Amino acid sequence: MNFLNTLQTAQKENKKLTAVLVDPDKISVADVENICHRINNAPIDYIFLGGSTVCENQTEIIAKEVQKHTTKSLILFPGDYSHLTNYADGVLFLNLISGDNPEYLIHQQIKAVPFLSKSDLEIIPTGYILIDGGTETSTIKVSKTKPICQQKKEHIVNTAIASQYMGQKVLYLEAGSGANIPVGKDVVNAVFNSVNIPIILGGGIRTLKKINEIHKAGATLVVIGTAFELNKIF
Ligand code: 1GP
Repeated sequence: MNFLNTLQTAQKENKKLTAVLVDPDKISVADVENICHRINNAPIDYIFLGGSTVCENQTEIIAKEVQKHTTKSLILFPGDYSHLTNYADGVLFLNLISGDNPEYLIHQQIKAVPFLSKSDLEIIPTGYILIDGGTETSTIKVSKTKPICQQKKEHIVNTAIASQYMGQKVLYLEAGSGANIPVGKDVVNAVFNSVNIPIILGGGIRTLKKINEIHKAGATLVVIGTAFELNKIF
């Protein structure tokens, strides 16, 4: 089953999923075998690969190596259209709807078409919502957009609903990598009660307890990056 079908089925059946985010810029090829070994032995369903800033070709180099060491699905989480590679199963086709930078609302998506139209990657239309996690993350710097404040719950919910009306198949609530404050369970729950598409959530999640809390609040898939990198989890 492809990524989107798996997420939709999990949402319907109230099954919960987990992904590890691997940033190709923070690791070398020599690290991949060990990282995959940890992932293969942990309750992790997906590997996300990407970062806001990645050197040219580094995503492809790491993706190729990851595919040698695991059978888990690899989903690209690109910070830029130039990070795309065919050495993966799918790509989150991100639309940064919390911000007003046309580069991430439409221009990047158009630039990705020449590659994606010739690719077999599963394309996952994703409404990407940046929510303030108390840290100036690289996503904020690179995208030059402001995250939505967690207190503006109604605005977050309306952004999520608008995303669904626009046809996005998945929502990604993002506090940013290394966030001090993850997206709160009340925010997740408010979004969950307002949309019927699956919710992915990432940024600042560091413990199994927190993963569990966010799953219970309504997220179908929780993403862990920094805590995994630092060997704090799994
Ligand atoms: C994935 O950006 C996150 O959405 C990853 O965040 O590195 O804080 O886990 P962390």
